[in-house]
Amino acid sequence: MRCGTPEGANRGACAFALSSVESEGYTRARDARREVARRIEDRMRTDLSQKLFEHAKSRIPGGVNSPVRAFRAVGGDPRFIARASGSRLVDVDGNEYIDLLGSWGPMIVGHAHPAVVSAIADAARRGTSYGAPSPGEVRLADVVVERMPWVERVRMVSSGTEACMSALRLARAATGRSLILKFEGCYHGHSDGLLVKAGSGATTLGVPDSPGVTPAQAAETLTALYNDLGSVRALLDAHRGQVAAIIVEPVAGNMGLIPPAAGFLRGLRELADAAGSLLIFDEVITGFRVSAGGAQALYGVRPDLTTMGKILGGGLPVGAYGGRADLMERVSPAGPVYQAGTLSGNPLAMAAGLATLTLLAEPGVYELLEARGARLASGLAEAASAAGVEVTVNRVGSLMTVFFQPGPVTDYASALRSDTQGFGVFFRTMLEGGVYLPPSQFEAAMVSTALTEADVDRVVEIARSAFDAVRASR
Ligand code: KE4
Repeated sequence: MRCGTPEGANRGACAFALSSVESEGYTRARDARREVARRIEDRMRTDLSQKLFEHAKSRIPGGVNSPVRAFRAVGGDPRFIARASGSRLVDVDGNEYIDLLGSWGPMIVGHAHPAVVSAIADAARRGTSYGAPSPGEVRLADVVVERMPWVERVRMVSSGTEACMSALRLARAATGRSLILKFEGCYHGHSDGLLVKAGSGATTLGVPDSPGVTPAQAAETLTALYNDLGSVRALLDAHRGQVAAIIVEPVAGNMGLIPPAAGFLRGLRELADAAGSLLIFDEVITGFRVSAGGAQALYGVRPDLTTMGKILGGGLPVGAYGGRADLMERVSPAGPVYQAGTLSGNPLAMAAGLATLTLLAEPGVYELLEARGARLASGLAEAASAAGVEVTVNRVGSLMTVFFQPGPVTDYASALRSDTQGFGVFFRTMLEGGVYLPPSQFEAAMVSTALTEADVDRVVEIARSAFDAVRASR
């Protein structure tokens, strides 16, 4: 959906409609906009967040435990969150926000869902970690194997980074090959070989190739262009017989939201098969989000291995990798490929994940996520158009990004053409208006089942002022 010049809109008809039926609804919307603008002028009190941030910087690098949280790409200082419930975050100064970050994905059923909280509390009363197998790990593994069409075995770890790192080690072991192929702008965690032209915070902060990654490590990572099968074929031809695996975000979320072009994923399957390479779907974001069975179910393309995380832990630290049994049986202690973790399969994390996936099995959940996502995306597009700000809204289900550019946005290079300054103005105005977005143009906003239609409409109202602020800033 492209905005700025309302496609198909007939300006004469719109003018007629508005003048003849200036409805009470229009007056209400105008008053709401004025109230939001006043609130934004009033600006929130952020004294305690400021104090915490200043002190945090004396203890923690940059004052945060993950870089993109520091707001460096959007300006201003981070808000320290005191509590969250449903679709709301509340910061230490008492400011409330409608949450469209969802903790970068895990909080798909909203914050502090009673079923999740009680599952964690029950587990905690039985102890917090055993360092020995427990029933919850098996139950969660059962659910993953049932839901994800091409996951026959799964190993739990504690982060998406660990999952991707381990899946690549397994792919290299299984193929006897050294090279991996990733895509510019895709992010698969911060293990050395994957911090090459990486997305997410690496792109946001301008370090897609991090210092500390040695040339030797980087040399084993080939990078192709997302949605460009020709770039993949060229690299596979140039490195015939050397590529262990292609790893891809089946829906890219870390250069902003970029859906796979028609035929792209199936093309990767065919190219991988022809090259004798494995195909790894990094479903850390998309798993259990874009459908009950993730992107592999949504698009019907078979990966050999799948990495997961975020939703799988229901807000507690969980990652996982899984896939073909013949591959996974190579993982220690079943096979020789070593991988281990003190808190892998942690009972509390398993309980939180199980409770979350149980809620996602309820009838109508994915239809609701689709409806809320569609309402939000169209509302934001209309608000941008009304303000005369050209944006491109990319969406897959409950994942979306408003790119500040005319678009189309189909790969890393086109994503980088976005007006990140404009996004910064938008982000800060939305934050002051009470909406918490991902603090980067190169991330995806996430809708949860806790987000009501009224929440969505409120976000759109605040966005009208935010887009006005963007236009005024230019
Ligand atoms: P973690 O190690 O952060 O659990 O997962 C790494 C990872 C792997 N694969 C994909 C597709 C991912 O999106 C991620 C992590 N996502 C980022 C945000 N897009 C996490 C937020 C952050 O880095 O603070």
